[in-house]
Amino acid sequence: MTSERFRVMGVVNVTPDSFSDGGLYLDPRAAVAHGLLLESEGADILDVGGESTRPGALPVAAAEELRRVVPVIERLIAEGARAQISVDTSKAVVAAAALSAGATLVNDVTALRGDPEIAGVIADRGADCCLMHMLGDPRTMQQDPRYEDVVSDVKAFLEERLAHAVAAGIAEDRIMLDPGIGFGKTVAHNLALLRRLNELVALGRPLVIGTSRKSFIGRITGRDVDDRLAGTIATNVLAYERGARVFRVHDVAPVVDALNVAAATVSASWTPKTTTSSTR
Ligand code: HH2
Repeated sequence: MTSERFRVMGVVNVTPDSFSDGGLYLDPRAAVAHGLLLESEGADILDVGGESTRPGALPVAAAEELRRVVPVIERLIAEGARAQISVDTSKAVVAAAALSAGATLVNDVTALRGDPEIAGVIADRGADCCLMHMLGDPRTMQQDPRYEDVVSDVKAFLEERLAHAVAAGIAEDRIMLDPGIGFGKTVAHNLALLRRLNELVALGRPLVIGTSRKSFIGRITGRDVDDRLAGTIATNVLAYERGARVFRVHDVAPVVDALNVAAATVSASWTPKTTTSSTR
C-alpha cells in the first residue's frame, strides 16, 4: 500500500532561459535566497538545475553548468538548509561535483541515458536518484510525439530504466520514477498519464510528478505561464490521489497547503494548525 506521506520538491533554476523563471536566479545569491524561501514554505527537497530542458532548449557545456549549480549548493549547505538538495543534471561530472558539494539526490531527466558515467557516480556515492521519461531530446521532443499507448509505453520504459539502474549498482530503494509530464507529450498524452497514474504506481517505486506551470495547463485554461497555479494545484492534488508522492513545483506554499488538505481528506487524519480568524 502507498503511504499517505508526500514530499514537495521546490525548483531552483540557475539558468537564463528556463521556461517560467529563466534569469530570475542566475545570481547565486538570488538562487540561494530563493531556495531558502522555498524551504521556509515547506519544500522537503530543493532541486537545483543549471540547464533548461524546455522544448527547443540548446545543451549547456559542463563547465557552465558546474559554474551555475555548485556555488549555489555549497551556499545552501553553508546557510544550514535542512531540505534534501537535489541536482537536476544529466552529466556525470556535474552530478559528481554537486554530490561533493552536499547534494544527495540526482534528478536525471534522461534516466541515465545522457551520460554513460552517471549511473556509476550515483551508485558509488550511495545517492538517491530520479529517473524520468522523455521521448527524444529537448530540441525535438515536441515535434509530433507518438506512442502506441502512452501509459504502457512510459511504464515499460521506466521499468527497463529501473532494472538498468539497479544493475549498475544503484540501490532500488534509492530510486524514484517520473513519467516526464511535457517531455515529448501532447496535451492528451499528459492527461492520460495523470488520469492513469495508478498504473505507474504499480512499478513499486515513489512517483515524482512535475506539472508546475507547464504548457498543457496553459492550453486548457488559456493562461500565461505566470498564471497557471490553479491548474498546477489541480493536477498535483489529482496525482496525489492517484498515488504520486513527490511533487516538483515552483510555487511551494500553495501546493503544500493543497496537498495537506488532500492528504487529510484521503487519510481522515491531520495535525491541527492555528489560524488568525476563528470564523467558519
Ligand atoms: N520538469 C522540468 C525540469 N526537470 N525533472 C523531473 N524529474 N520532472 C519534471 O517534470 C521536470 C524536471 C521542467 O521544468 P523547469 O525546470 O521549471 O523548466 P526548465 O527545464 O525550462 O528549466
